[in-house]
Amino acid sequence: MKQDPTSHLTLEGGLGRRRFLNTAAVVGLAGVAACTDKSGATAATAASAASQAPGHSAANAVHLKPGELDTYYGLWSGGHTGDMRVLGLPSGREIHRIPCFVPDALVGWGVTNESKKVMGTKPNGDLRYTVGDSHHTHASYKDGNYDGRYAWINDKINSRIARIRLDYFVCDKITELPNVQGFHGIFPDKRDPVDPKINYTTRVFCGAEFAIPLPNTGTEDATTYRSLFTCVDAETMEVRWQVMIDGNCDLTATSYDGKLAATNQYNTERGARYEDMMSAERDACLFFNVARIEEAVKAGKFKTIGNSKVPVVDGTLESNKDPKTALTAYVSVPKNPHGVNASPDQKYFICAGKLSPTVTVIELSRVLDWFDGKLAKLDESIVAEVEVGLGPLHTAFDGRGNAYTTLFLDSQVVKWNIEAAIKFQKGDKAAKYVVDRLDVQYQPGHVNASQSETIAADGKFLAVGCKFSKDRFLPVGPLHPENEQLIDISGEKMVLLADHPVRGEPHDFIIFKRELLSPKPVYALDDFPLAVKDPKESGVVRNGRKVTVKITSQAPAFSLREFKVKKGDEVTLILTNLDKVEDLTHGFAIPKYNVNFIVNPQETASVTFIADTPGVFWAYCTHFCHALHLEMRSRMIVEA
Ligand code: CUK
Ligand code: CUA
Ligand code: CA
Repeated sequence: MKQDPTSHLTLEGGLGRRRFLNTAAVVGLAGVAACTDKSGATAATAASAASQAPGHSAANAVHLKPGELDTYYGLWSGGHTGDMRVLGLPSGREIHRIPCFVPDALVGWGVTNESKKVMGTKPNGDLRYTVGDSHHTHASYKDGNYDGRYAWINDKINSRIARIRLDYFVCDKITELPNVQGFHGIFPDKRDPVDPKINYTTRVFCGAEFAIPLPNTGTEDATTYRSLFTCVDAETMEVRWQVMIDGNCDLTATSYDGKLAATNQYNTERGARYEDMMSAERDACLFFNVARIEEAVKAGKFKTIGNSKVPVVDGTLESNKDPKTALTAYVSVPKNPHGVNASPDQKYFICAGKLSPTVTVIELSRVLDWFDGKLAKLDESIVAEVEVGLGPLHTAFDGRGNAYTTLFLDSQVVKWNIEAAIKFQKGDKAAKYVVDRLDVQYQPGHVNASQSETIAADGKFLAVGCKFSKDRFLPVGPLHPENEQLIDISGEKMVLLADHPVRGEPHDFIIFKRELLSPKPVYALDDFPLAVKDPKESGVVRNGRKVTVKITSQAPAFSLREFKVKKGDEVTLILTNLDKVEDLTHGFAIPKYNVNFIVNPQETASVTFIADTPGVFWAYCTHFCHALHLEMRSRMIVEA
């Protein structure tokens, strides 16, 4: 069979890598089921045929004309850069980075007092953490679609959840979750499970991947370690409650009716070493009955752990055997699953097999039936468990009944039909549930389609986050970018449209129509309590050794051309940008004082530092704003 010359399968390096990963994984991960799939070459020819096939419209062209705007927003987690990336799609252009967990030198995140307050500080005023690891991002819902209020993002390292305001594209709150480590999956609820009037997100669910001793005494006995599932209030960002469980959490999903939240579990063995974590043939997808948990909290059926006042309810297997009162339901799925995703028809959760070449389809109404005592065996909520290929991780949807699952080991995306898979499971062996396969470059993790996890899934674009880019871009030394690939899914066959290098290392992302957001072009002066609203208010106010310096900026000048402080003063400098013009941002940098931050139009920001070095310091505007930008300065004189 002739291979597509663009396929990596024909490249020696690509083949080597593929073999290496496949063999290493299969040898290392003993017990992985053999996959009968032989689609490598056929997928390559299918893809090349599809690219010439009619029906793939120019509407999905990725090359926008200069000045043309993208039609979709993409919110990408930044991985261990600790930020969120904003991409325009289909062009794949990176438009913005929103710093969250980690300082950012462009905007002065972690430099200004306002950002430090969001990030959290130690008693001495230093940042509590300067590293982060953001994997999962999801946005707030109303009526099953994004409502443009918020997005949330996780920090796996320090178990923090950050909220992004989608009107200004800034992080406004960060909460550290108590008594957990490895906070990984995150998902907002889509409506309230009880009150039908609340048809929007009010809770965010957080899965903790690593079990720890509770309280964390440092004991070596891993059999006592526990993991908690956490609910955070979407508005206040306070932790509402936690559930103690057996096993661990990984990814998180929620049902459209608000009744269920779920997490896939790969360590039901509660092992401390990876060999132990893969000793069982099956693990679980764990469901949380949200309304019952909240009732239990209300009724005082909880305990607290250590210094935390957060109610912790008992969701362990042993305590939740009676379906009529159970808070949790453990649905058995094959070995070390990864990813759990809710289908846009609102009916199913899909768990990918990771160490099993299968996907498991769980029907939500049956899980609810079990909670109501109407389903004898919880396992009967599984309506399909079918082979799709090696190393299935995450799944996206097109709104036409098809699912798209990444196959890490096969370096493919497999398109499969959910109802056909269910038919196949029921015994109709003629039901062809695998619709298409596409080679991707290389080793994909996350995948998502435009509007995929909403009731408005539109089946146009699929993006896939390839963990290895290898030979796809100009070499830049040992560290390679990731390869975010864009795929046209509007037709029967998937068509690869573009490669996009991105700085390491995004995981999950969402893609949605640009009409769903209406970001504000300038800030509102009154939103900042410290705002210096008139240049006449500028000046130096002394209160003992504490000095407040108030400045405004209006291109091309700062209101104070110079200001004097004394050596040893604690200086708080407040800067308001009085320019109202869109895109007119100023910066403020003080040499040798480790200060640089920006103020956008009508924004106020402040910094506090000790004036410990006497001298003249030319504070200058770092953000190009005007023909006289280079002249835009203020002279700080620190008197000895
Ligand atoms: S995990 Cu990265 S590929 Cu953190 Cu969503 Cu699956
Ligand atoms: Cu103000 Cu540059
Ligand atoms: Ca396991």
